[in-house]
Amino acid sequence: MKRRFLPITALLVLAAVMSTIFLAIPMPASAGGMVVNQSFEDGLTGWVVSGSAGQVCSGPVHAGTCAAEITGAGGSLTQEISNVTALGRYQLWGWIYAAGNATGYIELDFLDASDTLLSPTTVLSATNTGGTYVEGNTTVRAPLNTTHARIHLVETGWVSGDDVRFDEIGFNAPAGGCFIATAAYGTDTAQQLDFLREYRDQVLLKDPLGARFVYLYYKVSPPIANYIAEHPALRTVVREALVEPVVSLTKLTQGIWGH
Ligand SMILES: [Ca+2]
Repeated sequence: MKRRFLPITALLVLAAVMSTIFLAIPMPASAGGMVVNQSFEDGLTGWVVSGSAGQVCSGPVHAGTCAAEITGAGGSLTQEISNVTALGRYQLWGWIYAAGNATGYIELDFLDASDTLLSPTTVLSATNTGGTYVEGNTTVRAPLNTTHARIHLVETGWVSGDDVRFDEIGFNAPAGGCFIATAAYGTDTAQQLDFLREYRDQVLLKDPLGARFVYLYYKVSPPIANYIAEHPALRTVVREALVEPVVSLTKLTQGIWGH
């Protein structure tokens, strides 16, 4: 009787404790993360066009059959990303093709509810990419009060004959973040965190309710994680009183939920 109930009890406790301290990646997303029509295969859906910019479906593309192209000075493509979490870490990436002297830029701005710019623009750029697309990739933390972000594809130095293209533009929270647990260990490479990640990926994200919880947790946790990271004494308490027990439970019950 006792043996039979142990795993179930352990699972229930695990679920309850996880519900209070576990922080994980956002919902699994498409290749562009939170960007709509990131590969420009769907016309210009999701992008606001200014000047001589648009979809192009001939010549070099990075993925699929189309890309974005700016064919004159001053053209741009802009997309707004809603529901960005203040203090969350986000990844920006994209592929740029530049022929001639023009430089292509993927720019990212974080903004507050009144659309005020909150920090210097994050910029990925490329000039004269040698007949191919080059990838830009960076990680940046959303400032306090961020509510949304804006991605801007632009160029400078364009003269007739130059060609600036963009493809596979992405924006997302970086994968693999158990932010509170990471803050408690002071690194995201601690072996203990592997069990939490595995539990998140194999159990929570495969269940609709679990996935919702992970998403919610991701939304609320970065400020808590930041606070913990900045207070060494608190880090020890959180690690030993909260994270370690969860890691132990996750290990103990791995036979039940693991492969
Ligand atoms: Ca494409």
